[in-house]
Amino acid sequence: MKKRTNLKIWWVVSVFLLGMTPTMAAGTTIYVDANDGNDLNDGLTPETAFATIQKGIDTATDSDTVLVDIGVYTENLDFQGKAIKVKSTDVAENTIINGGGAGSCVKFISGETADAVLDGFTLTNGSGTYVNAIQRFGGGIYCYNSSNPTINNCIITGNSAPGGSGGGISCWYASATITNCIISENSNHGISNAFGSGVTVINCIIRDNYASDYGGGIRSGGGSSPTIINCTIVGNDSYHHSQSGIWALSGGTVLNCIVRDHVGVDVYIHGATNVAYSNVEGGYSGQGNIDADPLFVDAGSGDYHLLIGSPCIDAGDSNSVPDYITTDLDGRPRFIDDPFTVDTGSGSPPIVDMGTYEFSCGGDTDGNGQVDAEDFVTLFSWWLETSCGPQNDWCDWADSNKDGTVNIDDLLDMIENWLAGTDP
Ligand SMILES: [Ca+2]
Ligand SMILES: [Ca+2]
Ligand SMILES: [Ca+2]
Ligand SMILES: [Ca+2]
Repeated sequence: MKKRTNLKIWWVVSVFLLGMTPTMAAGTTIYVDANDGNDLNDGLTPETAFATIQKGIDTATDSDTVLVDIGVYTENLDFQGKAIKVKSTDVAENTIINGGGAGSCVKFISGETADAVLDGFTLTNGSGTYVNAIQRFGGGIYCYNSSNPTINNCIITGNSAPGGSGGGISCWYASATITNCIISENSNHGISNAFGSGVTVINCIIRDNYASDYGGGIRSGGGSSPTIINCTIVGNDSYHHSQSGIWALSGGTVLNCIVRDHVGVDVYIHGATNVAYSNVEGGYSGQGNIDADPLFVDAGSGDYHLLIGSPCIDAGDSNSVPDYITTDLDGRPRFIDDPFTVDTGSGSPPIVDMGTYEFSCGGDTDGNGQVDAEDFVTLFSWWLETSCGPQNDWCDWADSNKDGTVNIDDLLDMIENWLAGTDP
């Protein structure tokens, strides 16, 4: 009799729980909208979006996508070990996670795999996670406990790790793969890692970060060996005013990078070192390395595109770029040959450039290395458009001088390069 009562109770409880739990297939999209959402919604349609990203993560299960509309999210997120994608619907500039000075903007501390993906956000005003009574790690992003997340297309700026490490990103007993990100003006390192296999950093700008010891740009402590490919690492500083670009204790790999404009030594790596096809101020031993003005368009205003004649054009090693990297930080083709530049890099043409941006001449809207009829068609399809910007790839690159408008200046630029013979 008692047994039968228990069974009845369990039957009632099970039916109740089934009714409470929303049935969601794997790979569900969960919507978040700071402006029109509400955490009391179900999150299953754009019209019934949640208001906070954390509510989306809480609700998600492995292989789901949390799709985040434009807005400012004052939150401190925890991925909770889930293999989910948290992705913005727009560019990073318009989808902001503000840590509110109340902790790390985003934490991966539960053994997350590379299938935990953060894509397309600005992370700012994070203040890190306390790892003991006084030290905070990971102002923008804190990775710990063997986690190894994927960070794509983010701007990580103005975060801090007081007394600790990794103002922008800290991977401690953890790693991360960081691609197409801008990591700037964070304090106590742009990226810091230790006791993990080492961060992989590709197509990133790492500029104007500060450290109270060494390695304002990237600091790699004991046990971690970072792999840094096609990055532009400039203008970082450290308390010691030296070894401010990259500082690595347990070896490191630096390929196709530009590391310059630091006071004192730019790169210090102890242990197994592979620095190649990179432009390092002060020079560095290794195949294909150079020490020359990279001819940035306007470093003073943070524009690290390459000018005509840059020694970084066609000077990288194409074989060093992982297969899944097909575009540069602008989203344009990663491999473009500049016909006017003798190839000094390695691999079969087109040869990749050093740094985050691939050079192509003005007017080559599709980045195929030529100004031809298709580029004119693209330009005229945007003719007199005044809304060009990062959100529409500068009007599909028809706005070659990036002043927001497609007009006669862009057309003249295109004609000049067309007449110059880039269309063979
Ligand atoms: Ca090239
Ligand atoms: Ca060339
Ligand atoms: Ca073209
Ligand atoms: Ca223009």
